[in-house]
Amino acid sequence: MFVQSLYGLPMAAGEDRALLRIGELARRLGVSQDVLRAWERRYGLLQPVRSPGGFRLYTASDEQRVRRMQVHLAGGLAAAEAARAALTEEGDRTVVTPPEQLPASDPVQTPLPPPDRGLARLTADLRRALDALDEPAAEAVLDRLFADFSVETALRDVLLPYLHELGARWAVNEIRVTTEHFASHVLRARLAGLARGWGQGRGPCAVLACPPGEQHDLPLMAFGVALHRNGWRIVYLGADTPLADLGRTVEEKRPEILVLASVDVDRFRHSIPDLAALTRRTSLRLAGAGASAAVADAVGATVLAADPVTEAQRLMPPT
Ligand code: B12
Repeated sequence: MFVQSLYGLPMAAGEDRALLRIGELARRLGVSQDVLRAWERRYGLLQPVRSPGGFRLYTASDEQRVRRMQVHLAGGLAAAEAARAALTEEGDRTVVTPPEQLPASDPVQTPLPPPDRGLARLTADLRRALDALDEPAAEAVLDRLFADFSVETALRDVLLPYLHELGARWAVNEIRVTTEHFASHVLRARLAGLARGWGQGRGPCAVLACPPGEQHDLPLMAFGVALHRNGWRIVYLGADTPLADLGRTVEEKRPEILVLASVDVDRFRHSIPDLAALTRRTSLRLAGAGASAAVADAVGATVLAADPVTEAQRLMPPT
């Protein structure tokens, strides 16, 4: 049974919130309409009602189910498992456990902060939790971030700027190296969860690595996560990769592109003959603060100059 809401959309009897059309639901959740339709079709995650005119309309319960699915995806579950967990939890919700009785370390049951927080607020909360070396609080903020925003937004607008800012704060002695190590570890674990399964699929292959001596691989991981979500298969080699071995890997895997990232231009400059040899085997892209146009020109590579997520989104797979 329906009544008319203030905004012209019907409301289900017994619900105090308007029913949503799929476009509005997609906008709120940061998930495309195609993905929502696929989750509805494949997993029964969405259970729309019909308007009198036959449109599908989605309830607050649908929205909550998708948010729970996003938390599980961000935690590293595959889509089918994440949907099953989100649906099972809904069944479990009839038994209400008081928050103080929930184990603090259980990421599924830890109560999340209220849902209406913007990116700036979440960034500030994340900074506070990581500064205090408070892992459960940091995980709760990250759960909320990935539930409320798309992976791309969370990475591009919160995690990567946070890391960049960390360096500036460290340079003026505002934080200790221990804080940076702690934060790097927590964010690395989250990225590793998002990275699970990034080698799967039928899309073109990208090999990602840092040149010899380079340890800064977190932005490269973020790039890999965003690139996989764009349909690519990722072969991730990470920090400090010997270039001779990399040449052999390129021979075997025959990637569409090879991306090397470094904060230090000298790590590229000292390897010009090896880099030039790599460009004869594949399309080489240099990235990070050390990726200079001069080195790229010298070896026949191109520079990925923007942030990792933007560059990953630009690299659409060939059709
Ligand atoms: C976390 C961190 C570490 C961690 C790295 C953990 C990890 N596995 O990644 C650890 C502890 C290992 C580390 C070690 C060191 N670090 Co450090 N580190 C950082 C920190 C705080 C964050 C790095 C990061 O992830 N940034 C996030 C990225 C997105 O920001 P960005 O680098 O500005 O990148 C921009 C672009 O270049 C681009 N981009 C970057 N990477 C990529 C990749 C791809 C594929 C694409 C498309 C784009 C892209 O996106 C950004 C926006 O446009 C930075 C501070 C900073 N300003 O970045 C220092 C920083 C990079 N480190 C620095 C230093 C000095 C060191 C050490 C020498 C410290 C020491 N004395 O031991 C060692 C060197 C280790 C080594 N041999 O590589 C300096 C580098 C100075 C320089 N230019 O050489 C910085 C800038 C800190 C500072 N303010 O001085 N570090």
